[in-house]
Amino acid sequence: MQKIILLLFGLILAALPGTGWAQNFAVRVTDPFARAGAAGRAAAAYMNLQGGPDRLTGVASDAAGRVELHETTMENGIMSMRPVAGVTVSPGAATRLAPGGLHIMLVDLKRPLKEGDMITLELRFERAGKISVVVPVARAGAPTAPDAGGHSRH
Ligand SMILES: [Cu+2]
Repeated sequence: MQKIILLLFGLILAALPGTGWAQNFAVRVTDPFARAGAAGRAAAAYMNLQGGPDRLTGVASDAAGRVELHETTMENGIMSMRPVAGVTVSPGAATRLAPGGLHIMLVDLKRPLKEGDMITLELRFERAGKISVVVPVARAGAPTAPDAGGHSRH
């Protein structure tokens, strides 16, 4: 009887995810937040991505007409944003989506995003697949950042 239990235990261990190569491709999302915004306008969402190696290639949300990956750049003293095709996640260092840099752009908000609201983002990774993240909404412009207000000019 004991042998059978041990055998079963071994089989369960072997079948557990995380014990094989798949573990290397896991991505962990921490500290997500979005900024408040008016319906029809745009708002940014931020978070940290850890793990990989992997690549975030797209984001979907029912809160916005469309969702883009953006990078804030400074050219000749003028802050602007441009879409990027993907965001690389490398083991060892967290990839920060933060004010003034990479961010997720929620374009054409379907309803107003108010402080305290929760929205769901579906992140699409090349290897990890789809990861759903519940993102709390912070006040507009929080935290104080160089690109505060820049999104309203989208
Ligand atoms: Cu943007």
